[in-house]
Amino acid sequence: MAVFSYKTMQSELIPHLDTGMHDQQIEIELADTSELPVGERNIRPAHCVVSSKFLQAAERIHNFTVYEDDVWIVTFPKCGTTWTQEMVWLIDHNLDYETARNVNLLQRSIFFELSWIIKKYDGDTLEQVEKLPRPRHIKSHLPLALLPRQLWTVKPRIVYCARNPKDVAVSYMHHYRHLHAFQGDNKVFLEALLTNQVLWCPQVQHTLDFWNIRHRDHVLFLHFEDMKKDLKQIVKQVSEFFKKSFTEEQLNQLAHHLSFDTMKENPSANNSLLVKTLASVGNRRIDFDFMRKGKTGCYKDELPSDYITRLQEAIDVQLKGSDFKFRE
Ligand code: PPS
Repeated sequence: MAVFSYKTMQSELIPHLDTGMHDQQIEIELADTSELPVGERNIRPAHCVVSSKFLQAAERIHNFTVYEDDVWIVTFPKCGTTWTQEMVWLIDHNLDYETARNVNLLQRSIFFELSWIIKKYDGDTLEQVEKLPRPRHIKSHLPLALLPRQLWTVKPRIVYCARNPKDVAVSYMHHYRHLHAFQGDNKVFLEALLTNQVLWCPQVQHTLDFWNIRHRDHVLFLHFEDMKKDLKQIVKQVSEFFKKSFTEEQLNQLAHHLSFDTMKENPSANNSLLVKTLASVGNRRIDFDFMRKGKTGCYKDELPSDYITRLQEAIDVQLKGSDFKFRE
């Protein structure tokens, strides 16, 4: 554990967050950050809230073998990961809709650290990634400092997607209640999120670490809100990043395939299989549509106004000195 330092999290909120889906929560950080990419600003890389089970895999992840043709989709939870995964997989596989239909996104694009967060997960997601045919597509919510160090020497493509923390708060709140079996009051969850006590927190630093290295050739930085505003334009931008050239008709078809209404009805990409898997892991019934609303600005209807103010203040403090802005 020499390369990491960690502490067990303790607060009055922590027992409420313990739903049995994960082990005791810890905050972990990389101790020696000298191998991390130097970005525009010399900032302290984000730590991460994980389940203590993660300690068994942290070093293996740090030393994980990376290939040049890997594709890493990295996000904070609920920022449009699944959306980005489906877009990127199709672009990198020359719009192979047939395989995309027949093989579930969960198997095409593996959730890297999942088995080391979820207590009763039967299997090893790192091994699943090792067994993927190349080019491997890998989803992770880990912050920059906890990802494999070879990412910065081998330099595979990394696609990062950011989303406004106020909408993330709404989306994550529903996710935690349904998929993590959280039974507490919404206020408890929101307070825990605001004070960075929920899995994979903190979000703002997570995003700033990738914003800081966005100019690197192998890194592409996207915003959920831009995808909502002009999906075709983002599809074009991602295609260029993958050095692919598609006709207008192909771009239109892909934008249609990725639209919320189409993806919601697509069992191969709407994460209904993830919901089923978590239901079976937790041995309970889950009645939840992962493709919930897919909108921007949900926070205006779903978050208490005093919470919006406090969250905005917290975001502003953390963004001080940076030219990064979350989109609305
Ligand atoms: S996870 O669990 O972290 O992987 O979740 P993630 O995929 O990052 O985020 C889920 C939210 O993304 C929305 N989503 C979409 N919005 C618009 N269009 C498309 N195609 C799309 N696909 C997924 C999904 O509805 C979740 O947001 P909310 O606000 O909860 O609806």
